[in-house]
Amino acid sequence: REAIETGSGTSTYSGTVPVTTTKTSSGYSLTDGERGGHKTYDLKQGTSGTGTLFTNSSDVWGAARQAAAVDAHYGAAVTWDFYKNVLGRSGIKGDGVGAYSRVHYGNGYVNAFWDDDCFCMTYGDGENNANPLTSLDVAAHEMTHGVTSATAGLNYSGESGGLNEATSDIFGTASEFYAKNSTDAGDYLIGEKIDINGDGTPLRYMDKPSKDGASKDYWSSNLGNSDVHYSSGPANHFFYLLSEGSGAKTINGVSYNSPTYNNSKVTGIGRDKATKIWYKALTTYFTSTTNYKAARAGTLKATADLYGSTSTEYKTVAAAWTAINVK
Ligand code: ASN
Ligand code: ZN
Ligand code: CA
Repeated sequence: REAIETGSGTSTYSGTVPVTTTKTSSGYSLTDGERGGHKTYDLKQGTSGTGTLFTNSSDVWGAARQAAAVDAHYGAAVTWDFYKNVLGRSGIKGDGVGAYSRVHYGNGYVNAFWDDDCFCMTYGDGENNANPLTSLDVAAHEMTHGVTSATAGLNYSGESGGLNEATSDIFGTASEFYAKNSTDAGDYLIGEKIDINGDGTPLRYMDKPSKDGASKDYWSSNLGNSDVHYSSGPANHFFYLLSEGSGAKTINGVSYNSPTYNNSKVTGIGRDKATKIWYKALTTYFTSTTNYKAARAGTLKATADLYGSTSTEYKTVAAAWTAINVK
């Protein structure tokens, strides 16, 4: 087996970060031997195949097209560590096996995605190839699609699709906080680093999802007709309320103000407990057809398992669902 090394990378969005690499006969490659052999490849603007494994003569990374690769490799490592150290899960399938990342997909491609078939995540370079979609929360969002697929298998349409998307935003956000990266501090915003709107605003807001102009804050009977990236809104809002509570709050310099459906006041139980509850529900009680009503029931069961059915945590989970109009 080849030697596992710790290199240093200059990323696009997360400053200078450690990258776990592997020594080769002529240098190093972006192969993470500490995390299931996760590799990072260069698609060189192509849209198919695996691409070319990133290699370098030294273990200092970040020149030119390596920067996006550093983000992707670091993002996958942080997400791996989040699942392992916070949730006790070893890899996407829980079997210790790594996936792989492909960067520089297509030309001016403004998206990133997980694909079950390749068991890999892929990143475009954004408009004019100027802003790769490789920020930490996006990487963790995409990798979490693999976890959801390997566990609850939430169907990617209707209300279950919204819950699938929310699961990626929830653990994407939890991973970003977990990283404690000083350049990309944790927040309840999605895609705040990649300037996808061209005006510096994030893609999504968990404290008040409707701030993006399309996402829903609350459940309603027609929620399942919305695009899954908008029907995720109420569940993202639930997670924010459960973690931080309703009303105004500033965290890591970002100000939030989270409303409730019934103008009730919710007092948060903290992100760590909310994260454990969502994960236990996802892996124990959610199925491919779980809708919002069933998600309420599943998270309550998970909370009873973890903290008891007379606990403050249990009461707060119930209150947070009621606050997004799921009763
Ligand atoms: N970036 C998007 C996502 O992960 C890709 C998609 O629409 N599935 O949700
Ligand atoms: Zn997604
Ligand atoms: Ca974020």
